[in-house]
Amino acid sequence: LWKKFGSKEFNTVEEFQASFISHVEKTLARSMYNCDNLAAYQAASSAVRDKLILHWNKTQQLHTAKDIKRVYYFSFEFLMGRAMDNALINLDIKDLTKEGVNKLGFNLEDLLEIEPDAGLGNGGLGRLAACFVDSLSTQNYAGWGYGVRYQYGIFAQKIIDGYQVETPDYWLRFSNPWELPRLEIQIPVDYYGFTQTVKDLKTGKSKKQWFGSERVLAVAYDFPVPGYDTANVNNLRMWSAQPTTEFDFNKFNQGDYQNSVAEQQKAESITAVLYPNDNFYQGKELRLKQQYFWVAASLHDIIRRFIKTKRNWSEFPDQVAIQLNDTHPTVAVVELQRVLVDIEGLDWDTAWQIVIKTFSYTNHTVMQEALEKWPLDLFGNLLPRHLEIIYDINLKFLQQVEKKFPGDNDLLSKVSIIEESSPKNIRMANLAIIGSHRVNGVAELHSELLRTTLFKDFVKVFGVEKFTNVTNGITPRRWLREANPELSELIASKLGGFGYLTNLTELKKLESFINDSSFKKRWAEIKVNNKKRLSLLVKNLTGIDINPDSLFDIQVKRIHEYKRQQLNIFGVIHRYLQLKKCKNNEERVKLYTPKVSIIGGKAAPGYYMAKTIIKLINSVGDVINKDPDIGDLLKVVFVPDYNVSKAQIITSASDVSEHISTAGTEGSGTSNMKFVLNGGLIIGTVDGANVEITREIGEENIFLFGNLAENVEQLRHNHKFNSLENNIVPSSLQEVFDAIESNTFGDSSEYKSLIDSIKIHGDYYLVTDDFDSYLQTQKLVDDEFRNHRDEWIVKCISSVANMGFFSSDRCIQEYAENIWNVEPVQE
Ligand code: DL6
Repeated sequence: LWKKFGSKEFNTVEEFQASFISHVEKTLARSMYNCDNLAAYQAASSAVRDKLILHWNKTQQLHTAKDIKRVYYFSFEFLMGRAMDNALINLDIKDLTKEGVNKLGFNLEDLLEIEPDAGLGNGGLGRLAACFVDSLSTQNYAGWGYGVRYQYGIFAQKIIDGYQVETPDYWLRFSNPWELPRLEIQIPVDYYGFTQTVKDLKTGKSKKQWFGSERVLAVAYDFPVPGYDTANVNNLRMWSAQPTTEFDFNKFNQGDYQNSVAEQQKAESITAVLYPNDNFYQGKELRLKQQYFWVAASLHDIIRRFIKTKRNWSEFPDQVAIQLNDTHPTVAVVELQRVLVDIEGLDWDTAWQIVIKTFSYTNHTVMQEALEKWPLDLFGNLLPRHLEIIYDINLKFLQQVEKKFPGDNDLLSKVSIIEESSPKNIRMANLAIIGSHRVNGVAELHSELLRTTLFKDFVKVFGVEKFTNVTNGITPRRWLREANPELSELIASKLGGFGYLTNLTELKKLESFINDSSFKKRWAEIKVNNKKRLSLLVKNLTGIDINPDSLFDIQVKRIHEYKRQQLNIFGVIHRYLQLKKCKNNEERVKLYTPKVSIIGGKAAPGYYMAKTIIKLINSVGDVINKDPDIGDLLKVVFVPDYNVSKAQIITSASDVSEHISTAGTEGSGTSNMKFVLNGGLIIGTVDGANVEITREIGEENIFLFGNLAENVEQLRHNHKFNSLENNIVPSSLQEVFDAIESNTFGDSSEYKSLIDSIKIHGDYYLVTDDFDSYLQTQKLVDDEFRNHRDEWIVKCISSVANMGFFSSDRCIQEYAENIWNVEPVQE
């Protein structure tokens, strides 16, 4: 492919510099004498982007000429992070660019720091989508992402007096050199209005038609996605809402100019903000507007491309595979059926077969509060024709079920798309399952839970073959090469190059260096270097000094009760209380390993309990970090505004990281994979992908604790029937509560609801059940880190050697083979 597409980017440093200077002078209208870091970042990015565009174009031409099936990944979120460093790595021009900007008086690292994160996602789901588009490109698949170009990404988190304060993230403040506005691609999207039966002029038959009463335009913005070590550059197309040019002439003629354009201005609000909830559904009309806007435009685009091939509609699924990333894009199922039946005139059953063959659906969570259900009235008002179609899909589906399971009304009501509640709801997961040919979970345990609990009625109806598993993965380009340059280079020096970045199972060969003392020494040095890098970041962000020789214990992810940051901070408090009980410093030093507890993550703005946890972490840190008895024996840091670029520094710096969700609640988790791949051990529950990480790296290399998923229901049941007098709080945890309640960490009333949720309201996340086992495991971690450092390093190396399975390249291959039926593009 390289040969066909022409030479690699920038043959010489001078070639890069010429392009850089040209962009400074012509694109930015500056002179080289007046070029600050921002301008230099923009010029360097534009120079690299120019090259990408050429390959992007050639890739599209190649895919069209080859007439191959394309994959479209529909995701409401793409948590891309920064683009420039990734592009330099994937194009293998980082050294050249570094030299080029250096000779012009700039430092590449400074320029990279200028780029704002593209934070168009909340957490794991959005970051997974970003890893997937990287893998699609790297492995030469013809795969596009389709998303929403939010003007405001996930909010920036400030910590003020220990509280989370949200500020808007206007990431497009300076123009974005990594996007290509396609202002000529404007797709009309309608809302509201009514439906009518009309006569089809061609066939003479009557048919339903929708007359929308509000129209906006979807304008395309393209983000080239370069693969690593290939010329293949795929596209991430994101839609931005614009008003139509029409405006209200009546109002205008009446002299009301302001209001004549007001409605049109409202259009832009559709893609203004990302909803900042993770694993939590909020039934707001604007969100449904966003969802329909994005899928209607994307389908229109895909259908336009298909029509150009002049094929028969029955071939649509041979040309197009659409993956629904969670239920957010599920209205696409209905939209495709509408286009095929109402506009293209196909009969219902033919159209429906095409729909099912085209779509497949990934579920990311079993948490009830995350499942999307749209109130029927809201939905029908915004999308009246779609509601009619949903009724028809449901009717035909329930008739089939009734035929297969006569008289089983309970089953009918469970699998129905309509929830007969008050008010009635549309269950989007049911619609996604019915409208797809495959449904997958994101880790083995999660997929098993889907089959046996959440979707068990559908297994009865469709058979188990429809329900499969694709365990998540991460891209080693960003999460090893970019995040951990020193370690990736050490590995390359032993494995004979960077080939392992596209064939991660090659890491296995590291096992032969486990007894090589100079290798182990270098490995340990790199970890310390990465810890120093994080210490600097922590100092800059919080003013707190941490000692890189301490054990770094890290938990970074969205703040959520099910992820149990409360368990972590209660553990920290417990440790503090034990340290305080020691007679003197000598005893403290003898008994405890110096440790830094680092926690970071955002709470949804409306999630009170998560915000309370953040406040508690900060208040505990304030007390412990200032306590002269404690010194370096224990430090507590809350990293503000955790995002992808900070994650790239944090994940390489852990000795141990925490993945401690209540068993059965975490779909997969992906930060667990990032930490292990970067040579950190993990302390985890038997949940999500921790299970498969254990299988791959071996039980001896992971600190597992806590109750198993199969016991959770019973434990929760027990809690319900335990009352206050039947005290369920272990004494270790009670001691922690006593300390909080006696205002050791400030006004205890702030934490009352948190403690009550455990003591009085049933302890849904089983903190009491897992606390002692958590403490014991922490002890084990301390001991191993302090007294068996050599074995510790061996564990780390051996774990990295066995992480090959968790490359997102493997995930994409599994989707391609088992779900999409596509192959990489060959020359
Ligand atoms: O599959 C990606 C990621 C998993 O790793 C996490 O375990 C899971 O919590 C997350 N799920 C969601 C669901 N949100 N919604 N809607 O983000 O997906």
